[in-house]
Amino acid sequence: MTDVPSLVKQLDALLAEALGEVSAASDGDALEGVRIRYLGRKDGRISGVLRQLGALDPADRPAVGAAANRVKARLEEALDEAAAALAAPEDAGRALDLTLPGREPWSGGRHPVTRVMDEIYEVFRDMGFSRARGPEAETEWYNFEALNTPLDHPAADEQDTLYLRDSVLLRSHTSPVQIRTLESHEPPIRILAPGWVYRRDTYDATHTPAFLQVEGLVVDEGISFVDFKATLAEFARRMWGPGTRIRLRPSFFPFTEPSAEVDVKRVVTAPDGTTSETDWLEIMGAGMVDPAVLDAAGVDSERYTGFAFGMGPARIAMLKYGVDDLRTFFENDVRFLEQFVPGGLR
Ligand code: 2NL
Repeated sequence: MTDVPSLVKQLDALLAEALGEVSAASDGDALEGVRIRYLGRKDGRISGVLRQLGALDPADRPAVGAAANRVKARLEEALDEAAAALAAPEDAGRALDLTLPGREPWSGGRHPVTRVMDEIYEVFRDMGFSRARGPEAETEWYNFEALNTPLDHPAADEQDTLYLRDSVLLRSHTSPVQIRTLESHEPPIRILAPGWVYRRDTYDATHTPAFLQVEGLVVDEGISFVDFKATLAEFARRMWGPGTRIRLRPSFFPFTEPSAEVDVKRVVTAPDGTTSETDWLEIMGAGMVDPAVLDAAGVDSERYTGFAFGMGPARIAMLKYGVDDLRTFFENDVRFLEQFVPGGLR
């Protein structure tokens, strides 16, 4: 009878010793030395135990053989792992992978209302207009009185103005910029006055207390209603395409006479190539400058005439992009805004 437990213990002790040498090995040669010392065919210590199998009681051979094979397999595994670890540095998994796609930085995009403002500027710049700017805090004179709007006029009240202090207010339109330009420049004048304006409106789908406005003013000798209508028709064609038509509806503003609301009808092309016309859409208010406004700004209304117009780029952006709630433009949710950037934000 062979002492099977003692042989198995001997094999386990050999394995523990061999594993210790594996962890101490600092290079491939040292590992190869361990392999030869324990698993070498001729003089390997584990092989030596296996060679003694033949001398065992046949009934005990399977148990000892199985233990020897388990120990051999475990040592081979440890040797392979150690060899792999020596070949690859510890942080191999985190190493730079040059085949990964790069991280694209976010690219900014212009706000949809800014895009519309820029298109309006561009069209009018090409038509010979320059840009004029002025203060957002204004006096009652520039915001109302010089614009033929006495302070007890319903328009001064209707607009529900935000006053900063007595007679100083946040401008309710950019017209004061035009009055200042008329005061300081001799006609001919062809200007665009863009900027923020303020009204005491309740914040809802079609009103914000602060909004952008673009006003335009043309003053010169002999400016007629024909110049007025032709200029706006040309603006509409450049803005919305050559097939665009405009329509003037009678209206009222204290600073223009006659006054009109301007509507456009656009030609749209469906994906299948067929074209159709849109409904009439209101894009601005306009009119011939009231002579009283020219006189108030020190411009001789016997010599000069002109026309003026005002529009809200956010309203035009709503029409252009099919947005039905103005507030979405001001809440600056990037998931909403990135829809308007060709190619997206990243
Ligand atoms: C609108 C209407 C308008 C004007 C603005 C103007 C300026 C001067 C003289 C005469 Cl200095 N008029 N501006 C004229 C007509 C309409 O705006 O609906 N804006 C959103």
